[in-house]
Amino acid sequence: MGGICDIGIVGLAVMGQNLALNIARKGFNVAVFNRTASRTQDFVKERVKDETIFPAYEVEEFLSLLAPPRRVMLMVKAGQPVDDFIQLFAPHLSSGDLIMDGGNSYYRDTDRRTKEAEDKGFFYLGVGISGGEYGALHGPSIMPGGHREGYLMVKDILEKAAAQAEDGPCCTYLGPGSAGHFVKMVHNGIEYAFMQSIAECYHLLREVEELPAPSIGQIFEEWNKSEDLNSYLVEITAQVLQYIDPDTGKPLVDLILDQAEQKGTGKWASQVALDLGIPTPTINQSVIARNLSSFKEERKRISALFPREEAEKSDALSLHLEKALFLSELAAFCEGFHMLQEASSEFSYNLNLSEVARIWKGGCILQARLLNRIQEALKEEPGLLFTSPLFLEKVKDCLPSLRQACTLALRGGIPVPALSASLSYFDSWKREWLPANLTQAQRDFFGAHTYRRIDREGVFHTIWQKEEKE
Ligand code: 2AM
Repeated sequence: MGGICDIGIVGLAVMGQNLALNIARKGFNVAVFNRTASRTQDFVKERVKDETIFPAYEVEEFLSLLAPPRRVMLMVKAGQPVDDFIQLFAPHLSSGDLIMDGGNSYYRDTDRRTKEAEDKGFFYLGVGISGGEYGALHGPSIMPGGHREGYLMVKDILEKAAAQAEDGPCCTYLGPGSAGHFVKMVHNGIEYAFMQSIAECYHLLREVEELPAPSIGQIFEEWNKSEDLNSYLVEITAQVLQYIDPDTGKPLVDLILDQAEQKGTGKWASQVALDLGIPTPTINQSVIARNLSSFKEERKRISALFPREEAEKSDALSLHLEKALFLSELAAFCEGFHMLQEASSEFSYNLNLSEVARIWKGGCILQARLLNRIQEALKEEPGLLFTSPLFLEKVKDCLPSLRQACTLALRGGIPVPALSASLSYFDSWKREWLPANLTQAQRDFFGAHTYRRIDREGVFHTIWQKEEKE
């Protein structure tokens, strides 16, 4: 016995509601369920019109609405609620049914849940979904990983619900276990970095050029027309900066408290990059910048203790910043894909990095025209992205502008943690020699950690200090 629904969605906060509407509008029957019944009732009453959406108010009723093999997508808060629902459903599921987790779950949790599902005989997918509320309704970027057989059961639904780029749906099976949630985590890390670099450009234009927010918004609007910077984040930045608060007549952005919050996926990306030993300085600095911004009271107190540096005016600032922002964005992508490459071998995800770039081209927060070139570059044997022939000359062309923007900021006492991290990132990669020989010598001095030499094979230890005579 089975019902008529192609998929069931659990969790009817905005993302769950919008995804249910989106899938139903693609011609599927969707069962919906929420812990709190009133939310389900409100959803059906206020938002469901002609869509084939079937509400349920008990677990068994919900599962009986689903056609076998049953397909359930959890859209609940990450963490314990996901485990709670799996436990609740497990006794009622049959072999071959599928549970998907569409939240921002930590990838290790997804690995554990995938194994637990396997033991119980059902399929599991950890599904990264990016695009916010709008994307969930109109087509997000969908990053599924886990059991391939499970993916085949929902391929049609997910690929129709996803954003459609010119070369296909922004959804593809990424790999086993936590591959999907891992890719989503890295997506968010890159997102933090791009947002921070944008914020730093805004900071410089505001403090150095003393431009009002709407004028800066117009600069971003121009940048958004270019091949290099056209992107969702630059586009919304232009809109945000030009938005006037109807109550006060002032740019709303000027009235917003300068304390950035976070839900933790960017932090995870940094933490995991450190664990993997992959340098992701632009991402790391962007997480740190949000942390530091939260100490508003301390910043207020400390700012009064220091004289304010005068920033030099520069005619060509916005021209330099345009190139600087592009390079910082490229650095963040480069860091993210480097991390994915390492994770792919470390965790046997067997990721197709070019496909990852492809499914980020629409629907998600990172969508950008630049991803076309990244997708092409990643078809080659992956090295560091920026060394691809598609980017190398561009990097050489833009580096002086990134350096100029950072120099101006550093002289004027304007913090540019992301832009300067990107600059040091490129500057470090392009140095054959780095001063790590001294670090090795120090480590050997105080900890007998040994070092290798450039003129001889082997591992060496030196007694660096003459023994003190008694
Ligand atoms: P609620 O409407 O009953 O709060 C986003 O918060 C979604 O996750 C909502 O659908 C919410 O259900 C659900 N959710 C949050 N915490 C939960 C929990 N501990 N158990 C079940 N659902 C939860």
